[in-house]
Amino acid sequence: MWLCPLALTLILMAASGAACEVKDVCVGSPGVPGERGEKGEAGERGPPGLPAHLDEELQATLHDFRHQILQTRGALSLQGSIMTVGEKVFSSNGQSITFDAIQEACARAGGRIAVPRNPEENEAIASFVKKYNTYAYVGLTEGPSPGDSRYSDGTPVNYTNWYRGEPAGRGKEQCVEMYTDGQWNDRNCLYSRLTICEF
Ligand SMILES: [Ca+2]
Repeated sequence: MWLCPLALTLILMAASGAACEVKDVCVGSPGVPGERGEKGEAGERGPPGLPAHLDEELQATLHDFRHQILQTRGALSLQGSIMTVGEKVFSSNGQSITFDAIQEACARAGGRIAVPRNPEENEAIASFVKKYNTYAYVGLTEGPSPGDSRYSDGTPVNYTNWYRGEPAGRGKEQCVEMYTDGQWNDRNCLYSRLTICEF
């Protein structure tokens, strides 16, 4: 009668995949991996590096970057693709679209719609208007009161170049277009006007 329980045990061991010999401790399949332990403490701070101006490798890389940027800027300027004024770079793709679409196109390109903040910038933007012989919207919109233009951050405009008699929209022309002579007119935002961005 004792053979029956032994046979049953052997069958169960074979079914569970256990490797087992008589009188030995049974060894089953490996268990599931345990949970990941806690993060160890941070190591000690390494020795200080060289100051940037003494790091020859860093300086060589920066020099290389500067050189490549100037090369690219020179080539684009030669073609009239970009105009540089101080820190700003202006450019146009020659496409005429609505004010909102210009804002989106400029944002997609990593910039924003061109805003003339002084006569030099106005002249640079006007050079694209002349080049494409198409009026452009600039990045100004009418503020809370008619004729009161604002920058996109809501601050009042501190440089203007209105055409005579403008702005005359009295609240019905909330965008600003630039004529080929660089002068401004307040205008409905839904016309197609030249895309000029600043970067
Ligand atoms: Ca007007």
